[in-house]
Amino acid sequence: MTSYDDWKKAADKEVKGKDLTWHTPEGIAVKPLYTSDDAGDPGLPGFAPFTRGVRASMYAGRPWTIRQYAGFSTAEESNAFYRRNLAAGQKGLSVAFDLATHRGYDSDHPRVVGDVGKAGVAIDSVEDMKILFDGIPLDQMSVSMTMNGAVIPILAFFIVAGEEQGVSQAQLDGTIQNDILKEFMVRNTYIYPPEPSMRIVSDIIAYTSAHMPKFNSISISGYHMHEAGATAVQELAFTIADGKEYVQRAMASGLDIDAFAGRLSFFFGIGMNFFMEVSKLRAARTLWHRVMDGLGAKDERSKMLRTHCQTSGVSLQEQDPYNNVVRTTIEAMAATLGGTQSLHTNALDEAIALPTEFSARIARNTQIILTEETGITKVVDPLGGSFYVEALTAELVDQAWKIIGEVDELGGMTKAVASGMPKRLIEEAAAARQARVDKGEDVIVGVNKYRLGTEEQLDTLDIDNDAVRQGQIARLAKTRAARDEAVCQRALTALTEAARHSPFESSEVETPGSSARTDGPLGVARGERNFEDNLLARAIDAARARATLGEISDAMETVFGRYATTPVPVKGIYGSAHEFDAAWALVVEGVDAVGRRLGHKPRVLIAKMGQDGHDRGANVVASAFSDMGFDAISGPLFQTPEETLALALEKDVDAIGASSLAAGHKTNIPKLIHLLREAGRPDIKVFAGGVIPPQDYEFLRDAGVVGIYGPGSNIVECAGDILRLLGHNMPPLGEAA
Ligand code: MLC
Ligand code: 5AD
Repeated sequence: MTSYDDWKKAADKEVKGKDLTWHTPEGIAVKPLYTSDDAGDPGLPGFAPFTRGVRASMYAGRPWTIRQYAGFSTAEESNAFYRRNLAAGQKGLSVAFDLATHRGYDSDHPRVVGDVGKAGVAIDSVEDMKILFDGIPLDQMSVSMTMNGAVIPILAFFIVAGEEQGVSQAQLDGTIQNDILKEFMVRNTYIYPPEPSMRIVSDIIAYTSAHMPKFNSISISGYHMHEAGATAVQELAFTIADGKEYVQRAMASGLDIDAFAGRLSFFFGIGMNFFMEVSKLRAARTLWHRVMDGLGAKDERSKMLRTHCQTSGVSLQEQDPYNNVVRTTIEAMAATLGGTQSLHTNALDEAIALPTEFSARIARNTQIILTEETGITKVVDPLGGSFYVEALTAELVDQAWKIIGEVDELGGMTKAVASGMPKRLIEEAAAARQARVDKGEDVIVGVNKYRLGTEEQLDTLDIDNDAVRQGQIARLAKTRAARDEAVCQRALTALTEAARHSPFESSEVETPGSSARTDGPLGVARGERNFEDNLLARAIDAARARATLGEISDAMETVFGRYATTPVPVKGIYGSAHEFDAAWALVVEGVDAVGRRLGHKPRVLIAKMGQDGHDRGANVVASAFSDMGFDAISGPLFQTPEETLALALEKDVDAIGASSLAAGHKTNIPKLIHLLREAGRPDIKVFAGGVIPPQDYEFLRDAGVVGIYGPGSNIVECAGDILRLLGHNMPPLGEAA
């Protein structure tokens, strides 16, 4: 019989002794061949530790839920879009809110002029929520809502919208994201500081576990870490550690673990490393089972990791965009072969705009084709027993477990997040990835290899943000005029009072199991009396009384305060990857020359305006610029153009790079240029980067933007352009936009 050694000899001969080991970004050494010696026995699907799936019959019994994340402009338009999608084969709903809503501002707030209705749907009160689900029976449709910052008013609006449809809380089926820890790490749509934010999470778990047995109280999300550049190991470790922290917090507030843990759900991103992503989901289930066992869960359902997945947005490109359909298909296959419960497939125009009717159809059909044409639903965990997949699963479990241990040593995820450890590791991974792409080591077809000479332009969705805002302002005025003001104000005052009474203060004196919160049949508080200070309970009253999202958020902000932070870019990672690179050397020399002429290092402000908290791009650019020798200043998140101007003047910068990923670019960037001119500083060059449709380039250039860098831009080339704009005689390094 042929042995492994025979194979090794034959392979070595074919490749003349070259080492075929692949060192992945996770630090995993992937061998060119796996055999039965590498693979352990993963057990059976539907049984602990659920490596092969949480259900015995998996998709053979019921396929995953096709759940497309969507929302834009008004509740009316989003509702019509949902209804069309459901008629065309989508199975569950998933609501994307605009950034004003995420950050707890009503549409008439002056800070959100460029954000209303842009990246999702604008929701200001129960009235909007009722329109959003008009004709969609909430006792039959499961609804996911991606909300973390303004999670209290949004969930309250949903509950009251259901109530006014005649649907009880017990009948509501769905998921609220409610995962604040990852907001502080990567997604940035927090409102309050970490401690009160964690209390909000616990209050929601307490409320839903008592009153909404079919509702998933949280969607513990690795997706956004993935998108921020995390490796599979980091995504796994920090997500599972987040989950562990939420469980411990809920237990500390007096809840019995088995009363709520069965309704915790998860959410992962799925990228292009096919087998890694399949194994990641299998590893996640294995890890969660281990963690929950350790925390004392008895019910098997408490230890099951049920998850939603979304294909990766950052893997999709502006260049040659039809390639994105292929990428998404591969990622969707990885998610389903990994055993996801629910899936969103991204649209091919991801890198430039929100999906159109056309691109949303192709994205949805990708899943329908997988379910209905391929036969992959017929067999449970068809990759189970693959030597490679089993070995990779085990390796991911081991590596993630190590990081989870390090988080434990720091005192859990809240403390780890406060220490900046996870964010730093993820940003280092992101900078390393960007350097590999810019150097062509990681190939992206149509971007850094096989690039087209001329690109065909896609038709993209354009939202008239001003019209949406005016409509919302009018409806807000109507809602406020029609309500009983005294009742509304009383409800808001009661909410503020509840915010003042921290349940954690009382849980320190009450031992879990003896407090008033644990008198229900499942060890969970039952009945309104025990929910006196529950923030969600109080917000439901306020929502019934037609308090708005901004008012409900403010009622808590009075006590909790609003959290603010300035990004600190990592140093050295991007630069060290370019050590022996000729273009890099030219740029570094150029920065030095410009610096000598200016009498200071060239100063560039990387600015984030509006409520868009997507900061991976801005952080990577700031890191790279700083490594090149620029004085790269990262501005705080969520700035108004006026605040960005003030910082630019204070720091006396030479250029401003405005990063925009949530469609606010047509409002905020021209405003900034206008303000610079008014302030007598038209010499400060403004360039723009991020998700900007080519259709808007001319508009921005006319407004005075000197360079536009979409996804797939090379940062070294971008720096070359800026040096030229600052008067340096720099040879062209490539063709940026
Ligand atoms: C499933 N069921 C079966 C079965 N498979 N029954 C018998 N045999 C089988 N083989 C049952 C389940 O037990 C369940 O019932 C019911 O069918 C529904 O199945 P599910 O598997 O639980 O799916 P679903 O309802 O879709 O729930 C999936 C979930 C949930 C648990 C992951 O949390 C969810 O839908 N999450 C979506 C999150 C989301 O869309 N997020 C978008 C983020 S976008 P029962 O009674 O047991 O429940 C984002 C981007 C950004 O964040 O940054 O803005
Ligand atoms: N509609 C559809 N998809 C959206 N995404 C974000 N907002 C929307 C929306 N309003 C998707 C994109 C993005 C990811 C975070 O979610 O794919 O990359």
